[in-house]
Amino acid sequence: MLIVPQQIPTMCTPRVLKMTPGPVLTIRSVRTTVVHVPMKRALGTSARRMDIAPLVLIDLDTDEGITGRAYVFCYLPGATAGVESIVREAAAHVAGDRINPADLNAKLARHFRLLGVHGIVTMALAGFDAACWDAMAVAKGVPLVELLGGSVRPIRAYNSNGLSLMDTGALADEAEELLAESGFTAIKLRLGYATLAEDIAALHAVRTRVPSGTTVMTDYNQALSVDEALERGRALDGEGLAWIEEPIRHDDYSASATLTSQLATPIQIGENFDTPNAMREALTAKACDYAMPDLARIGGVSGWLEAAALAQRARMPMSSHLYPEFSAHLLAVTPTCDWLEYVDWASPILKDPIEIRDGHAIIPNRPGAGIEWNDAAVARYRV
Ligand code: SMN
Ligand code: MG
Repeated sequence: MLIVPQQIPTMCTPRVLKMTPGPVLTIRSVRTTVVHVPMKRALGTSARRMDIAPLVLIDLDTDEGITGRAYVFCYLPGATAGVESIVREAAAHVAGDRINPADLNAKLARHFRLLGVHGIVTMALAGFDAACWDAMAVAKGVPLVELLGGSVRPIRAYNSNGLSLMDTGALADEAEELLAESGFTAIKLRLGYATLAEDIAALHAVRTRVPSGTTVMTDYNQALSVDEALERGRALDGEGLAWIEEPIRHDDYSASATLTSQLATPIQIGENFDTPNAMREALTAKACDYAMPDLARIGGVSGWLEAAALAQRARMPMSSHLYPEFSAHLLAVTPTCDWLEYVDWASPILKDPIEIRDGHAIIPNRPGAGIEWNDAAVARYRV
């Protein structure tokens, strides 16, 4: 599908990313906590079913008494130990350094070069980077979005909880419930059933139950071969979907470019862009119509800002993946801002979970990204 300029949403006005300096902060140490937070609605994708969110919580302490906070969603419970240990190693390596994300990332990239900065190493360093940015905004007494040169405003969001692979009656019930929560007008349906007929049946079950103007995204989680994706994509082309996400292997940019050019429905990828380098390759290959980086895989706040510049240059609508608390601030300074993916997985362990009002994420008007732990809940879910 060809993107024409008018398709770039206008609700987020392009702005020049302009950082203002804040007080000097010196890294002292990091505290990490692993929690398994039960999901209100299980997430059953074509790849795997999950009913807990395995999170590593990061508290970055500075000599000046400011603490920066972030968390990393680890997909598998077994991955938390690796992320935790890389975060600790990173903090020990830069203890005593001034918080300046560009310098810290360069020093850490050198330190981890031989191991390789990919996968959970990228995710852990991204969590550390996000905590550094949070600390800087907290120290300056402004919401993260303001530190980044933007301002607090509502960001349109879709409800990405639930709608797992399941029977059609339960899907339709859940779609109704998800739209009723907080005035959402958009939802994401997981696809990748054994047959195309079942994919269509799931979509129709949802469509017939929800209001006619409802925006429906779909996500295959890499379930299909290229031929299957062409066949199913053509069958879905008349269905008015907002996008088809990750129909095939996430890193086959050449095949993804074929799908992008042959299908009328926009192709969305990006949750698996491992650093902005991967996104640059995907955009060069014209592998997608839309991009949706993930805070942790793209390299934290620093990585996101690079990704936003790439999307701006390509005039490509950019959405977020998970991490609604940080993503709301970041999308507000993303020139081609499109949709925020809302999941409530971290909400139980946050003192003030991000609010959704009239289908929009409300950026909290308080210093930092707005992350403070609910200590009682953290103690309950601590592993
Ligand atoms: C997803 C998110 C998190 C874990 C597994 C799958 C999904 C999405 O691809 O985009 O929400
Ligand atoms: Mg996805």
